[in-house]
Amino acid sequence: MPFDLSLYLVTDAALCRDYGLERTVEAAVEGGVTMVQLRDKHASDAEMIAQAKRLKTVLAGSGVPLMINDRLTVALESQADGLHVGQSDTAVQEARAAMGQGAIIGLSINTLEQLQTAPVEWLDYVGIGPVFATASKQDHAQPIGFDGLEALVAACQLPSVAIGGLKVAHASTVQRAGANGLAVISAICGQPDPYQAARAFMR
Ligand code: TZP
Ligand code: MG
Repeated sequence: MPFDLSLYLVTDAALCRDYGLERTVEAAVEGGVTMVQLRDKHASDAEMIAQAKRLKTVLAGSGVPLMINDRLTVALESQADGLHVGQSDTAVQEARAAMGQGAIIGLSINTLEQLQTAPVEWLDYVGIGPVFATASKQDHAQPIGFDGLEALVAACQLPSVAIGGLKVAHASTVQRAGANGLAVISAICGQPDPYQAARAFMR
């Protein structure tokens, strides 16, 4: 499936609780979000599969892919468009073999070594970060800052999306660093108006 990393929404169930996860995704996509990743560190596989199926309905016809964080079983069962894995999750090659050629597979990158050892032949994109420290991910790796982002993007052969503490004010700097887009949780999830929050990035 073709994909566009420009504005990549990663969901958080707790932050989306008031507005609603599906409503958040729907509004954010109307506002310009180009990619959605279902991320939930607490839900069971069964709960996450059910949530993924609901999000697929929300996204139907939008052209916006639905990615699943970490859990290959959930991605397969829900027939999601792709899987995003971290360094200690399912191996990229295993994910590719299970999901097939048409799936979108992404990998999180924090260091040059991780980038240099990434199995690029099985990957579609990398997520680079965290750019800044963030409360949205527990035990996140050392923040790399914009200098780190720029260095990793320069060394990267794949499309890349920056993540970690990013807000609207950072969009032009991320673009200048050469990344294809920004991935955000709290800049959209939990915002009073996710539609306007997404639109602000697109402007
Ligand atoms: N991976 C690296 S930082 C992060 C993830 C999932 C959280 C990003 O959330 P926020 O609220 O956009 O800083
Ligand atoms: Mg992970």
